[in-house]
Amino acid sequence: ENGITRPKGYKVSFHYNSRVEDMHFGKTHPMKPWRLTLTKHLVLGYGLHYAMDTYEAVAAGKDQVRAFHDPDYVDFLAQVSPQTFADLCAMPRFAKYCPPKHENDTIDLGPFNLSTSAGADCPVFDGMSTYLFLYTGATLAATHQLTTQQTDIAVNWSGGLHHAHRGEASGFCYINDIVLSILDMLRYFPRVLYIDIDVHHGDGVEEAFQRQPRVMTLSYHRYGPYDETGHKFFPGTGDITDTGLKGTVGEHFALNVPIPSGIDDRQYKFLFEAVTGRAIEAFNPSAIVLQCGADSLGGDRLGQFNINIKQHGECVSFVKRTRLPLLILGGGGYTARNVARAWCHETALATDNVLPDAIPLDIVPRPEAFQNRAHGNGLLYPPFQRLHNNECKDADLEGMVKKIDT
Ligand code: V1S
Ligand code: CA
Ligand code: ZN
Repeated sequence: ENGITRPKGYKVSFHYNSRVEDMHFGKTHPMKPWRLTLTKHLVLGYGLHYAMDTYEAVAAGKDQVRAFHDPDYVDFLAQVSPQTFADLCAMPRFAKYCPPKHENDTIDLGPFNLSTSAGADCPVFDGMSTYLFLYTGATLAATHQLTTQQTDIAVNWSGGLHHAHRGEASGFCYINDIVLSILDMLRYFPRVLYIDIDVHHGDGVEEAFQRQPRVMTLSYHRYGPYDETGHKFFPGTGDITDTGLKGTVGEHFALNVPIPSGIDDRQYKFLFEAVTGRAIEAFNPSAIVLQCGADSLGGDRLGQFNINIKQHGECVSFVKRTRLPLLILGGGGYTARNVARAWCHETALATDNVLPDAIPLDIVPRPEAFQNRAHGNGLLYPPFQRLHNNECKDADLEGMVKKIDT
């Protein structure tokens, strides 16, 4: 009676685990796993669970994580907590990974780019091991549903942590669940296309597959010098000239779309559809992984784009129209109420449902999050609290599409 129906002719599976949502990276840290609680409240409030098969995730095993990551790093992640960190660092097996200390460091870095200092990108926090192996488990379960043809679209909003390297954490990412998923997919699908609409460059995934012509990686991201001090927008890679490892069979199987700040809906739609369309045509993928980082939305605490939820969702619809097996993952997203709005809207798009714009405030447990005079209580149009100056020139974007096409 809420009007939610199961999609016709295909299946969607939804993977989650409530224990992931309760984790805290630290008081000042922008990554807030409770944005997943808000997302779940909207998904359930609108009744979208009636349209999908829902699965509570179980933790990934260490052996599964070793399929990509360094064995020492995996053992460290499996044992680390704020209580065990110092003792682990002192063990000879791990001490060799600790960087030398500098006098005026504000952040004490341990091995693998991990730290217990406040303000660190990859802090060691309570329950961290549980958190890491659970979001990875959810992505691997979603992948399994796809590779065994039990579903057509699988969704895990807790995954999509694209910066993690083989033996090192980076940019709030510890285990690269995306790489692990694609490695599994390669056992069943001849070619996998990875698309990344997070505002940051998907460097960890690109690097992992830089010699692999069966995986094409395509990232849209903010790029370029970004402040007076000349600091680059994180992670500082992903130039248009970066198309994979030169001189290997992987060359030309990485695509990067570097974007100046302030890009609007119309310009993003143009870029996304032109480049993604060409990539699909040229690469002819057998399956697609879409990382839907919501930090590319206007008003994000870290992002610098001006895209609305509607356009962010149109990227999902565009990819879905290929009707290829599709894994939908989360990623960044630092203005929690907008992250929840976007990912709920995209869950509806995945299941072919159209939601009424008025959020069912009487059903969501935390209505105050969506009930703000300044932001409104609509699903799709929370006005941005700060717009970025649009530095994108149409002619430059057109030039970029032409350059990428060659
Ligand atoms: N931008 C940004 C930003 N903000 C922080 C941060 C702020 C407060 C804290 F308590 C802790 C960290 N770190 C960064 C970036 C990392 C962005 C990661 C994005 C992740 C994703 O959305 O793509 C996927 C989930 N880090 C930096 O800019 C690096 C530093 C250069 C500055 C911060 N210090 C701590 C390390 C060096
Ligand atoms: Ca990206
Ligand atoms: Zn990001």
